[in-house]
Amino acid sequence: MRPHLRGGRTTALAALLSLALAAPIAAAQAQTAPSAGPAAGPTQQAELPRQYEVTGPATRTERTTLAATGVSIDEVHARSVVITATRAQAMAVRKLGHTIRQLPAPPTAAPAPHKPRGREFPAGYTNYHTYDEATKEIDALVAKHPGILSKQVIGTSHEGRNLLALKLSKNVTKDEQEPEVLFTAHQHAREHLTVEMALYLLNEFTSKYGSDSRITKMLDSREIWIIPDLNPDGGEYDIASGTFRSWRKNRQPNGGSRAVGTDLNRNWDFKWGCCGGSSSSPSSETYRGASAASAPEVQVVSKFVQGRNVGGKQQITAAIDFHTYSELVLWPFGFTNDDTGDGMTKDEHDTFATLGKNMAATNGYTPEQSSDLYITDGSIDDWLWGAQRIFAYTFEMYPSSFGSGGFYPKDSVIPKETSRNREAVLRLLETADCVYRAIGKEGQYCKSG
Ligand code: 0X9
Ligand code: CA
Ligand code: ZN
Repeated sequence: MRPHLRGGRTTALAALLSLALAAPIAAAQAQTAPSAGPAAGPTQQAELPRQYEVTGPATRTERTTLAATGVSIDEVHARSVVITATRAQAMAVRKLGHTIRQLPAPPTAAPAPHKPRGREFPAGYTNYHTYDEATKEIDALVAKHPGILSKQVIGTSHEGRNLLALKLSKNVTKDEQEPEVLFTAHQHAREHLTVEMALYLLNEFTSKYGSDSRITKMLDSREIWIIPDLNPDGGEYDIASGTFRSWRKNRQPNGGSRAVGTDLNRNWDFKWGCCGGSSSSPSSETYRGASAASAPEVQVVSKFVQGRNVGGKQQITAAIDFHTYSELVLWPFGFTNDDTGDGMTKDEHDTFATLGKNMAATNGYTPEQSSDLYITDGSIDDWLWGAQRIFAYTFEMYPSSFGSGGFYPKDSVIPKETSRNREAVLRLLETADCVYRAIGKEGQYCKSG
């Protein structure tokens, strides 16, 4: 398959770069690297990773080679990418022969007035929900709509925060024979817009049940699960200093290393570490963890999903895992470049692609197989499909590029960019009783009833 490419604003990006380039890499090189030496004391701040534009990589193979240096790839263009990297990783990227330019740091906004630093998003971002704010909002919704919304604590994060699963359905306290659909968010700490996406869905479904006919029908005939925050520790850490830290992983320490965190989206127990799509190095942005599902957050959500296998049948038929950014609709597999093969028949692939394109037509995102970007192994969607046979998509939300805010768009975009996915979510829900209907093969794959 021909890869579609993320974004398309290279001109705007170039213009922005020429104006705003803070420090070329050569300048950074001259400084000592605090994370490299053993001398860093407890008072010393860990080096914050930064974003770089990398000119050179033009194929998915070159991008996978680039990712092997331990960086995360945040944006893909025809002959360039945007990465997040430490200075040491940026050096390694340059050694591959690519041209790299450091991008401006994330906003260092003043703390919001009357709020203690670290307990709140900074000015311009205060409508984003901290973990506590999200929890309060969820509790209020459950109190207001107890007939259709219930909350379960399914486990705790490494630092002990509750991991929540919200269920939305008519007769919500009963486990009825209805197709189930799962929405997950915030595997990656800095992708705060995805928590807002989950909260949008909770608000939309509860407030419009009984008045909006499509929503009413879906809550009457489906059981919808929303896990709004897979990585609360990382999310809180990202905002805790008052400067966004561009943090990606969870906050689990790694034995034998000062580097903290596992990339949750490389830690799932399907083809874990198989294929050069993750790193074995704790200092990498895409560290896969010591073993499959070694991250407590991944373990908890895996157990939850496995628990929805009732009497040998997985009840969940479809899923979306929300990320930012690049405006993409992605489907499995990520571990291989092959469109079909072991665990992916042609009909299955065609169902993924058809429904993926159908959803993308409603939000203007670009639909493609996830490995068209670069290889990933141990990702949630590969596990959900490969191990659980759930039609699982990854949505990369707003914006399309660094120039429009990257991981940190202002809170003013939240209403537009969450409601933008309403139609796609409804279409997934409406197809969830027989996903193969997307290719007109419900007669062959789904029992008529
Ligand atoms: O690399 C990732 O985990 C995702 N991109 S992000 O910028 N949000 O980190 C993309 C994952 C694509 N691969 C699969 N969905 N398998
Ligand atoms: Ca029900
Ligand atoms: Zn992500």
